[in-house]
Amino acid sequence: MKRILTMQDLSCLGKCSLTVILPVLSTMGVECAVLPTAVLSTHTGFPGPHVIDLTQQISPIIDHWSTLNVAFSGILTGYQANPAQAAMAQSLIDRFGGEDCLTICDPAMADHGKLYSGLTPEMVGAMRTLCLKADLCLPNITEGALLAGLPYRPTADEGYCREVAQALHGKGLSSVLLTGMEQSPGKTGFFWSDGHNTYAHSTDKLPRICHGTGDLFAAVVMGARMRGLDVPKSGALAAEFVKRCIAGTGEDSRYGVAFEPELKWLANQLDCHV
Ligand code: PXL
Repeated sequence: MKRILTMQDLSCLGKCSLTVILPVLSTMGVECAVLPTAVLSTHTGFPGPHVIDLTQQISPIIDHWSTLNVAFSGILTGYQANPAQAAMAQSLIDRFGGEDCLTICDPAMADHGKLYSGLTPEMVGAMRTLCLKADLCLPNITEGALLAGLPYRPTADEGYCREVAQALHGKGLSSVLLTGMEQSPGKTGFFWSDGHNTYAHSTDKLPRICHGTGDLFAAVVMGARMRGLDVPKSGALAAEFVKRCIAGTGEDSRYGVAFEPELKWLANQLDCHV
């Protein structure tokens, strides 16, 4: 069984980040070690979360692991509470990344044209530097525009996604999968480019916006890559899974996406026995 490491927060209420990634990766037959960056009473979509910032604990944890001769087949970074944590994620990749380790960076910092509550504009540069270290980055279209330094467009057709991806390659990012593409009205999908090959995926858009879908998408992509799928197939699996989960989510989407009923479907796609 492959073992990966993920570095992101633990939001106690409102499914996202670690509370989504761990069950998804277990279902996909991938072991997941965690480096928690902060504990929040809720994710930042709820007003006034209590935040226990673990920035000072990250280096001692990495230092301890460094004495243990441990190795990871993948590293997935997600939400970082501040630019210092994004810098520490780089150190983590320097220490445990490498040829046999697939590094995926989800620059989870913004959506719908603006940064998440509590994050400062310095986060953009810090995330860009972190993304330079990744084999694959998974920005949504807001994050892609911020990282590329391009104006955000609420409707991102394939041409715009191509433009954003090119600008990101120009900034040194190697492989970029942009989520939230709207190839035509009523559709949603993603655009992937590694600078040589591109792939566009489109499916019917459900008229719902749910919290934590990016984290779900990233978890499935990492799991699928660990199970041997290529990037387009991993993205397509993630897109289908997220769509099924959104379809089954109730009215109050602050609690996150109802992914639990769909885990069995996900396992079946991979022929896992859970
Ligand atoms: O889903 C991304 C995410 C992760 N972690 C925290 C968040 C968010 C999005 O708002 O607030 C703490």
